[in-house]
Amino acid sequence: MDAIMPLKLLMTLVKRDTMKTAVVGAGAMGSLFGGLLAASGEDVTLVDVWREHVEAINAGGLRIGGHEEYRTVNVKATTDPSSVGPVDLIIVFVKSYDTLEATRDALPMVSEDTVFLSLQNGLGNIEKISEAVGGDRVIPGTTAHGCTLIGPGEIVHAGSGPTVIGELDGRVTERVRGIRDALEGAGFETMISEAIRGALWSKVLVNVGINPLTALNGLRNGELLDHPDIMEVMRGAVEEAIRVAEALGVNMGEGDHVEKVYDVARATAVNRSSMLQDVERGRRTEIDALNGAIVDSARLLGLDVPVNETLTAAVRGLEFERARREG
Ligand code: KPL
Repeated sequence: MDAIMPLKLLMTLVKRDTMKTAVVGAGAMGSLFGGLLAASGEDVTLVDVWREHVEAINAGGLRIGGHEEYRTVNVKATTDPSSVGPVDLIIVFVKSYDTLEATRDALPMVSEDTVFLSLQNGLGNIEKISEAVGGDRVIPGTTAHGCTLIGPGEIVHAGSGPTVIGELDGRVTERVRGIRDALEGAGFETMISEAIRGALWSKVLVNVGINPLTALNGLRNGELLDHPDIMEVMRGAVEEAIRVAEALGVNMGEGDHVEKVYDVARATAVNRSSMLQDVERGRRTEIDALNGAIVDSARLLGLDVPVNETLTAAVRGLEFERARREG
């Protein structure tokens, strides 16, 4: 064996027990996480309502593009959560408006120790999962990867970034370390945060700045930065969201949060944001859990957030018109 053992091989050799995992919501991001976890040796099943996608994955594997060449990963997929049996970990990746129902549908996979990890966009997911299964089972997280669903069984990994997970009470527990190790083993750079609420809000700032403007203008993330006027609107939306977070007592840490949003747009430059993908496919967007949630919180706090109000109204209008045209 070579003197310098590749890191991945080393991690496989020293590996702990595999974690039986279900990914609920196998869109672009769910497929990416589930696919790479399966490729690293974890026992993973993707669970999704989209039958053609599930059938394509079971027939020919999951095709992942975006690197030098396409790779095909073998991962199990099903539309029926009750066929999976009890699992250790359920990674929730459904759209924010489906969280409560999807968590309830996942109950056949829940045993005494099953933990839910949410890597979804938006505010309110943790509360909904907790409502269905109890807060003790829930680990919040965020990820800055960018991924596009091309068609059944096929995704393009269009940008990488850190994944941050953590217990709500800030403790660094065995279960959170186990999940971090599994994600790292699959190639996802993963950090444990002792202030996960702040990390969730930092990700919300990213989505509040990037998603509606890519969806409204039909731009890839990086193309937003070609337009100084659009960058100013991003700044306005993000600064308003920062004021809401501060009024709620959320600690997002030091640094220039607007610059961080621009950095994510740069790091995921070729990605079509999840909101742009939703609009292009005529699907409902997550605007209510993002800019819409900023507007709702601001109202309760007596703050003015005109940029977020405008972006929310514009995306809702776009959604409505698309749905009307498609009958
Ligand atoms: O989270 C994303 C999304 O598209 O929803 C980013 C990080 C902006 C990547 O596109």
